Amino acid sequence: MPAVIVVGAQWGDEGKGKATDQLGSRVDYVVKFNGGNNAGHTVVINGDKYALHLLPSGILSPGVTPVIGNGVVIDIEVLYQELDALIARGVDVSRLLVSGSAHVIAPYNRIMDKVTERFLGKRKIGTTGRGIGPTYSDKINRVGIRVWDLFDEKILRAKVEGALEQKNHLLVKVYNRRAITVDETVEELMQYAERLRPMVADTSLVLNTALDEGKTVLFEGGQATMLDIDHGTYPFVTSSNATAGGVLTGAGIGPTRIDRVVGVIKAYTTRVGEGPFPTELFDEWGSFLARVGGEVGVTTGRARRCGWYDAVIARYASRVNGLTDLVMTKLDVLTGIEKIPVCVAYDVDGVRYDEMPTDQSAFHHATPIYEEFPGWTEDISGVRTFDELPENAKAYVLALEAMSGARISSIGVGPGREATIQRH
Ligand code: 2SA
Ligand code: GDP
Ligand code: MG
Repeated sequence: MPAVIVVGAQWGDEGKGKATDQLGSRVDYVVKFNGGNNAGHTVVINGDKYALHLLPSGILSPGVTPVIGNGVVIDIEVLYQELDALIARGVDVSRLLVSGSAHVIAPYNRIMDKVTERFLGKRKIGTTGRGIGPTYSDKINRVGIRVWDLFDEKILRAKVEGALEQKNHLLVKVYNRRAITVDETVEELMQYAERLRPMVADTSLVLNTALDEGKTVLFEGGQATMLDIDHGTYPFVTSSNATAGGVLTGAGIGPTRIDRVVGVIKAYTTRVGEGPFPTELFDEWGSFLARVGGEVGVTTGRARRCGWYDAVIARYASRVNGLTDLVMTKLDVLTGIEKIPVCVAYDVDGVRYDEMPTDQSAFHHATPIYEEFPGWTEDISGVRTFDELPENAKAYVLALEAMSGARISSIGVGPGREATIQRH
């Protein structure tokens, strides 16, 4: 499996960190290609918990070279904090490579994220407040700061001046805040430069050369399909391409090089932040999933909204990512539910939709059409083969596979690295 992509198939937090970590022992490079420290991935190794944000989860596997690609937005202070925390726990981080073309989250981008959300009021997106949207917005507006810029103060100063012009106008005139000075920004960014310099590389060249040499490269998606800027529930999305397509531009890899595309999907659904969510539960089953699944944001500590499995979303994710496999996580969380509803289609104002509506308002109005599956009561957290699962659990997985558009090649039955059933 020379080039493999791992992406979220729902609204994030499907367990991509664990899935990547598991594949990590068999790969040479793990690459982050989108997003930034809005991501939160939890990996549990021998009972020890690691929460990663900006660093690819593969960093925890010895011998793997972690790469931050050009499509990522980097908060350098957070990068250093994360590196130092891992070093303190004995993890070798010395191989990390960072693309010089990746954009930097400047301090004013974090401020803009927060003030914009406050300004939007009830129309807010529910962002993580990490400056992600404003940094991508600067990139598209061609006033962004890239990693390379930190190594030439004159260029950095000129770019910061350009970036601040409009923002200061907004901050002072619209948001009633103080103006941010070029000096304070340049000073803060320059202090990060020296430590960063040895990590900077032409990561597209490194990765393409590695693939030429037959090495294995894993691309780890941040956020998820339904949060993708193009294919997600716009405007309630993140500001990058979290789908498989994001790998091509976010890492500088051609489509012909990709061998497998793995979508990670929970056996139910969660979402953090605002926006439509057809199978969302507001009853005791929602609280059950949140409690048993431990559904709390890894980055912001926000409670995740919970709902039943949505096969329409699974089919959509299979299609827009070209999934070859699904990794299903958290099957163990459903243990003890007598009848498990699964959304097989939507009803939109009396019309049945078997596929994702393209029109935003239709999705906002979508109500789930459910099919119910009998549950199981046996503890499945120690199960390691598909055959050992209770009959009803097997039937649930096979039914989901039949309606989700890709084979389910592995099943998670607990947070630990070992708590997995491998099928293919
Ligand atoms: P942003 O900050 O601009 O990317 O926010 C835009 C939307 O994207 C959602 N988003 C996420 N959803 C789930 N998980 C994410 N990462 C953290 C985690 C979340 C946390 O792994 O737990 O801790 O809150 C993530 N990152 C961005 C966000 O909720 C907005 O809806
Ligand atoms: P990511 O953002 O997709 O990497 O996912 P997060 O780490 O934000 O959230 C997934 C949570 O589920 C983490 O707390 C994981 O430790 C946990 N997890 C992953 N797979 C399983 C599983 O199969 N069963 C259970 N119970 N927990 C899991
Ligand atoms: Mg997460």
